[in-house]
Amino acid sequence: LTTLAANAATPAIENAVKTRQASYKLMAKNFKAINDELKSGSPQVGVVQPAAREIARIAPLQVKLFPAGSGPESGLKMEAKAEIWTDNATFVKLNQDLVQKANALNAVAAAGDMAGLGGAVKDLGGVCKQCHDRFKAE
Ligand code: ASC
Repeated sequence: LTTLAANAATPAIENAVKTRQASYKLMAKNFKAINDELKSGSPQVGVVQPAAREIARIAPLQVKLFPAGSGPESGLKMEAKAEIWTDNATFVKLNQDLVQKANALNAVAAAGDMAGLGGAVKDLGGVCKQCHDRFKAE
């Protein structure tokens, strides 16, 4: 037997964590793009629409990015808390809320309703925060 660190994560687990972190980064990048448009005072529909579409695409995927064994017990560096797995029903419910608000934001953007954008962004950000407060170590 070769000497390995205790609890060395398998490549599959390392990959799961990397994939998930990239997904949340991509979500944040697109959410920031929309927030930057709002801050500009005249949100450009051509920037907002593709970002909102991307957020709506990513939202339902995220709940699947937490396979068993990919939590803090893997020894990998992460902000995901063990509660994601021990209180998974709450996590799944928050993901459903996220999907709903992401779809609502996408509908507002697709309609070119830049006046309605701020409200939809606030609703979505509220779900981001609820989930972070419970499940993200920051
Ligand atoms: C962002 C971002 C988040 C959320 C969150 C909303 O722009 O990167 O994680 O908004 O802060 O409360």
